[in-house]
Amino acid sequence: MNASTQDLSFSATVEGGAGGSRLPALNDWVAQVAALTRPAAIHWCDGSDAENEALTARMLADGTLHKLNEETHPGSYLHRSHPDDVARVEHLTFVCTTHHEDAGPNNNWMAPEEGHAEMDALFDGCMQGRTMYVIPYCMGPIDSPLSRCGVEITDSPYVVANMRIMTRMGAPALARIEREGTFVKGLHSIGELDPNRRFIMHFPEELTIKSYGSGYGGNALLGKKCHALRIASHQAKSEGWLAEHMLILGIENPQGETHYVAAAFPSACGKTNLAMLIPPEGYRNAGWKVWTIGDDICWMRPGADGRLYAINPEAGFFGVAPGTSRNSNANALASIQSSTIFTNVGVTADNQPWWEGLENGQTPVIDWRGNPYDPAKGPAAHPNSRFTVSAKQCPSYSPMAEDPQGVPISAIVFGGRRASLVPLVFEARDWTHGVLVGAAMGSETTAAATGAVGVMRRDPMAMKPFCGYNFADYFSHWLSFDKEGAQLPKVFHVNWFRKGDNGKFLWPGFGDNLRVLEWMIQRVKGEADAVETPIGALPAEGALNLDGITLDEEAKAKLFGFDRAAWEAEFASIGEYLDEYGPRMPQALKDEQQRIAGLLAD
Ligand code: GTP
Ligand code: SPV
Ligand code: MN
Repeated sequence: MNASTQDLSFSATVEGGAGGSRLPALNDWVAQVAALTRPAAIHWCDGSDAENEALTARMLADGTLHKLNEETHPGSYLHRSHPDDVARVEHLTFVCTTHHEDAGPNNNWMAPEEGHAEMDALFDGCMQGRTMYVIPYCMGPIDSPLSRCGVEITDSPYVVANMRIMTRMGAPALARIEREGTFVKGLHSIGELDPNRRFIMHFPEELTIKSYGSGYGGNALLGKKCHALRIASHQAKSEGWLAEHMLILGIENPQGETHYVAAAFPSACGKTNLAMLIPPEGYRNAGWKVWTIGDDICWMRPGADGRLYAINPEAGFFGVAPGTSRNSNANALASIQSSTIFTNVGVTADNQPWWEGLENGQTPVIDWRGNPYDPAKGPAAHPNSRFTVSAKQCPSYSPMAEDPQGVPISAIVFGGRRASLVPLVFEARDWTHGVLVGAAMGSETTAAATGAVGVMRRDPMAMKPFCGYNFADYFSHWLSFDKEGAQLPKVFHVNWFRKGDNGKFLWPGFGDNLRVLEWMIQRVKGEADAVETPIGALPAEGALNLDGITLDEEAKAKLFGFDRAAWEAEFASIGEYLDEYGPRMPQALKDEQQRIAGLLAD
């Protein structure tokens, strides 16, 4: 590992490309963390191939990774997490602000001193005998003014391997950090992987994250949800930008014009799938293309022309495996044929990764726990099993994703999993209404977080688990973008998950979602017809292209209809939800809710 080894006072060896930094604040913090956690060695990650190979060899030797079939899946590995550590843990995730009200009813809160004391007690001596990795990373293109850097310290080589794919990690990030002098500090240890000794704490006022006891996804890859959403949303509030749980895609029409859309759907509600959409055949033949910019996180800020410009702060995809097939998401499937880390999937007899819904004619023999597969004992792949892969491997990855200025956003889309009530698509009448549409979002819970699945809850802007401050202040921040000179995107709401009386989805979804996107873009250009209703504008009959699909009468009625009485009840519930935030809730949003409730009652 081309290490420059030197002794430190607490007797850890130092290795890795950089072996330290030119920034005293970073060196001091690393020294403090080492003094607390007492690792055997400190490794400064440079992000090189040699480093990755050495780490992979270490993980293969100790069973952290298993090599998959080199012929079918070159350079790919399987990781089995601890069976009690398979998803985000919202009840163990805290936002520690000086004032409780700043975290809001939407977050678990602890006073910062208490939070630090709790965490530092867990971290005390926790890395003895282990290597502590120092990971400098950049969220966003390395030369973008919209990007932000951080350093994650972890004792998990699996986290290093994932951060290497998910962020711009290593020497260039360290150079930017040294130049800027500021960075988000993230401290992580897998600890004992004991659910009773597990916390993910955020100190937004100190740009600090401390995470202990989980090695999984959003709990452990601190650049992702912890930095790019919880800490960044807090920074964005004071700096005039937005950090959102949104995919970003480009839709190129046959004339060669590309419109960019950002869409917020809760976890496991279709962001990766929409971001990688393959147009239906008729659209493909006509020359439509869809470009992927990002599948999970979007940072946007107003540009000089008043439009919102967005970057994807991530460099890879940490996507849900189950349901990913040639039919549902061929771009994702093509992306993960090589150099991919699979977490908690099953394997076939010839050592290929397998999950429910893969639909490639193969069968699993080993389940995600590493036991012989027995359908009586549950699925072969965990419902929240994932793939980690570089965005560059995605056939639809847009060259614009690397543009330091970001892409201009024409439409913002909100959507949840709603079996009833909510039509396929509607358009907000203006920005304030759009903010209410986002704030009122509801969705059924999924396996992406521990806890019950399928329970309807409010998940404003798909940020319930991720907003680093009080939702009332967050909605005020959203409203504040509507100012002189702003050229704001149109706002829409979609629901791919409406069910019929037989319990089946009424809308074909996936590639056919382009039909809905096309209507949106036409609306942006003032070219498509709509029917005004109190909840917003719905596609007029014939305005949304249904050529090539058949919908029965029930489907048409439910996907394009509007049930006034049921919406009246929904708006009463939205009103109660906004009231939970007390006097901090912006009056403009409450007025908007009242305005629509009034129209519904007429
Ligand atoms: P996170 O990574 O957790 O933030 O999830 P995500 O929002 O990226 O969700 P993803 O695209 O991975 O989809 C999650 C599940 O929803 C998968 O099982 C998909 O097959 C399913 N899904 C996605 N799009 C559609 C759709 O248009 N219709 C239906 N019926 N299911 C969909
Ligand atoms: C989500 O849960 O929204 C994810 C997966 O994207 S995780 O990285 O675990 O947050
Ligand atoms: Mn997500």
